[in-house]
Amino acid sequence: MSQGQTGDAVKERPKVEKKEPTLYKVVLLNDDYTTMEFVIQILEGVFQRSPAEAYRIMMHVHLNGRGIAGVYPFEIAETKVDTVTSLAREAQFPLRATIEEA
Ligand code: TYC
Repeated sequence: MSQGQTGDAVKERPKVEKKEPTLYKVVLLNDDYTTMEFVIQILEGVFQRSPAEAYRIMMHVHLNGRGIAGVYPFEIAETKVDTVTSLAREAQFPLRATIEEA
């Protein structure tokens, strides 16, 4: 009885896990009080954006009400939101970030 012809043959290789993690968007929300400079600092410092990207994203949020700061696996997205929230609170700005499935 050769392998491959019966249902009880043992697989030669265990299945390799190739599953991608579900990704989540960290969305920055506009407000009237947080300074543009602070939002740029957040985008550079928390989301590793270049100065040019940070300026572009900040202006997008300012003009459109919301914009994507970055896309990450859930736990990382959650940590970014917590970091933004606590830095904003510390600086006494109302800046908010939320998570959405990408
Ligand atoms: N609208 C703010 C201002 O005019 C700037 C701002 C941009 C605030 C993006 C929050 O997520 C934000 N000072």
